[in-house]
Amino acid sequence: MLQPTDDGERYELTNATAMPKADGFLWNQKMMIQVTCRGYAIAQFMQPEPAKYAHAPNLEGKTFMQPEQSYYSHHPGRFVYIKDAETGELFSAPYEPVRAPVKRFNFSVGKSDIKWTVEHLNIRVEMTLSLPTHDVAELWTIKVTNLSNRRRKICVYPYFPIGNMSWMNQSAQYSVDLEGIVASSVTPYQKAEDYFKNKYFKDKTYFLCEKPPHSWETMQQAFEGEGGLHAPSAVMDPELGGGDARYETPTAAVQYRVPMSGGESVEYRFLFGPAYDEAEIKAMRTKYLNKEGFAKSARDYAAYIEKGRGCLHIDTPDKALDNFVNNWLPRQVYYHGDVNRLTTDPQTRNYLQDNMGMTFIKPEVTRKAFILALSQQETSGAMPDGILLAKGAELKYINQIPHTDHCVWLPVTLDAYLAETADYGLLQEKVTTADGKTYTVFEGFSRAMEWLLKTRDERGLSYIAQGDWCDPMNMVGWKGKGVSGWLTVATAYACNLWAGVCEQQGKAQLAARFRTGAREANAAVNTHLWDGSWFARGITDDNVVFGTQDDKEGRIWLNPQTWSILSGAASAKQTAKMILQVEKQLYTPYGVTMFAPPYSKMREDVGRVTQKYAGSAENGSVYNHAGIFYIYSLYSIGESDRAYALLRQMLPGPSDEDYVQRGQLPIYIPNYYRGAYHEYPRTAGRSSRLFNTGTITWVYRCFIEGLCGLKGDAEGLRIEPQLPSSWKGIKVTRLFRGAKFEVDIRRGDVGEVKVKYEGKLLPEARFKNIVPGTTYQLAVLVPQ
Ligand code: CEZ
Repeated sequence: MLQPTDDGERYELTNATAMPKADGFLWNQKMMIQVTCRGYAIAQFMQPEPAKYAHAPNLEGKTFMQPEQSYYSHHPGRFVYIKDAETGELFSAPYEPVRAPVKRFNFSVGKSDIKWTVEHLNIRVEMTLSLPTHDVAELWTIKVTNLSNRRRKICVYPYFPIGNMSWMNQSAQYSVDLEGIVASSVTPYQKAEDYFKNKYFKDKTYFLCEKPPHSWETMQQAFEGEGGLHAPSAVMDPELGGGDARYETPTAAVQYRVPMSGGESVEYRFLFGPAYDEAEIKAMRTKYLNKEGFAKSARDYAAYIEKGRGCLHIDTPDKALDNFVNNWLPRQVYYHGDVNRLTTDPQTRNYLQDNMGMTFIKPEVTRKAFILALSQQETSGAMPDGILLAKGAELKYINQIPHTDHCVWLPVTLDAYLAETADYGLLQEKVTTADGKTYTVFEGFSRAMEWLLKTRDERGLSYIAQGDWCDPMNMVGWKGKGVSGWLTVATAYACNLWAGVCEQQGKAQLAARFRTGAREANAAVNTHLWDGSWFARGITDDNVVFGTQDDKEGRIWLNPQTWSILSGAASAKQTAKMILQVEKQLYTPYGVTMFAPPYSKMREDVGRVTQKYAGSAENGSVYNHAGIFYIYSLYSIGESDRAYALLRQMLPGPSDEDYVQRGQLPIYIPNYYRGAYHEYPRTAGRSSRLFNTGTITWVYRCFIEGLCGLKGDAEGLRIEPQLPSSWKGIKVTRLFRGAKFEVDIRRGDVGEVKVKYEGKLLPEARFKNIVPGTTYQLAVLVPQ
């Protein structure tokens, strides 16, 4: 049903109904498209805010990318109807809208293109989607082959619905000049000043054909007629009606009537996308819409994606895991760092963590991100809720709600950056903030840490305001008193990390100050939040401790346990107790849940998180971001087996049963899998299919620094692998500071890690004096 190709470059799904929402995605810096195996698509482009060129048939709400998107028969998609003109038989590729039980189906997701092969009625349809590297458009190739050995009359109808573009103004018609359908609209607005903002929007959607079609239809209703999408009236007629759309829902459907001899193939190319005017459409046509244009674009795009290859290649006993880590994991990390989730105001914590991943791919991007983020630091030292990336951008949605954790992510992400690059020079860079003052990066970090220490109550616990890492935990502290246990230990962890940097920079006094701050925060959670076997989640405005044994719902939360391990708040004894409870109360076959049991109704002193559906999103799902923090903390204390078991569960598969339950291909990690394993086992494990997630950069970190144990420091590369106990050895290629390390890790009769280079034992498990451009072969022995 589902398998990778031999070279690991693609994943192929051969069943259209087992995992109906299984999908793949492509992006460039201006756009993103997510397409399902059955042909539904969600595409957006930046101008500079996210916009669409293919819409739902009704008025769409504007929102951020949603988990568990549902698809319906009129959902935007890219389809081809095929009609046998002699018998009138009909099917569609890839599968929707006709849903004929096709004879052969193959959905093949590559890193730089997505392909389908569908066979039915002795006809093969091959569809390929690719993107340009720098423009907004979809490049489609559709090839049709007559598999029979007789001459046949076949009709081919690419059908790309355009949907409801605007309630103010929308239309469509065929342009003989451009050879394609052009739909026009005016983005709706009300304020006069928005007229000027929208004036140069790409309000046209085009569907260009390399070969002129025999007929076309541009009005959705005329295309469907009384037949509906399963058998559109226009398709059942000999020709499409050639109509226009005048303030009617536009569509793009064209017809090719092809007499084909036995075994013959025809190939078509199409360009689909948004444009400002006809001149731009014409230019796009000239640039791309021919065989060479497509081939060149595909090469360029593959090269662009290839830049995200990352710094790690592993060869372990688990081939499915290798495939993911070597091919797909760095791709998803790259996506996050490359486009910041296609928003102009990424949440500060997301921005910093997504850029943390870039440390392993293009560290110069991470460096710039620190500087940009700090340039938006507030006078108080607080970090804003979002980082504005474009001129005129504004804080939207969740970024208008005050969250108090953003400063934490500065030292946490810097830790990865410095380990990878040893670029301490960054700390001396000067940054001018909005209030016109200039600080060094070092000072900016210290100011952020001071703010975290200051923003605590008389008990030493951190105020939560309307949320911390957990966005929708908005009513714990909205009256100004409530505190977050997680944020208190996160503050301690951040202060400790930053103190380490201060020490490295010879600032002993500052270091001592932050170490003291961390100790105090750790002590405060121990005094007020230790509940006997785990740490509570927080204390509400009305002084109610929650996340304790007494709670029927939301009894134990993962984050406070995780970060108390990282911060040092938890002693070894406490850690042992917590780990046991996490296993007992939070484990599921699909990973570890963020808390349990999920809330079944609103808890007014906790907030919106309790209103989400039990087991979905932050309400007790297997929220992978929280899960990976926990895994990271397990690696930090050498809990290699527990860490690995959970890490492996983040990937769908390898059994068919698991794939079907999750409903997702193992080409990315989603933000969550449904939890509520005990309450709702039927839906537990179902993927959100939202590939925007802070999880992914930490997953990469866990493989690099945890499992492979190849983390840098100021002088070199430390070697501390943490293989799961059932593995005898692995081979790793690690790119690091311009050099290449080929590391052979095996179990041996040793008490601690031993590293040999050129036959000689290194004095410690660390490689120093790295010369860029060199390949080093290391033989590593780890204890049995
Ligand atoms: O958003 C994510 C945030 O992007 O949720 C995480 C948070 O740490 C990330 O920064 C955990 O709360 O209800 C909400 O507002 C949700 O919080 C969502 O916006 C959530 C979604 O996964 C969207 O990506």
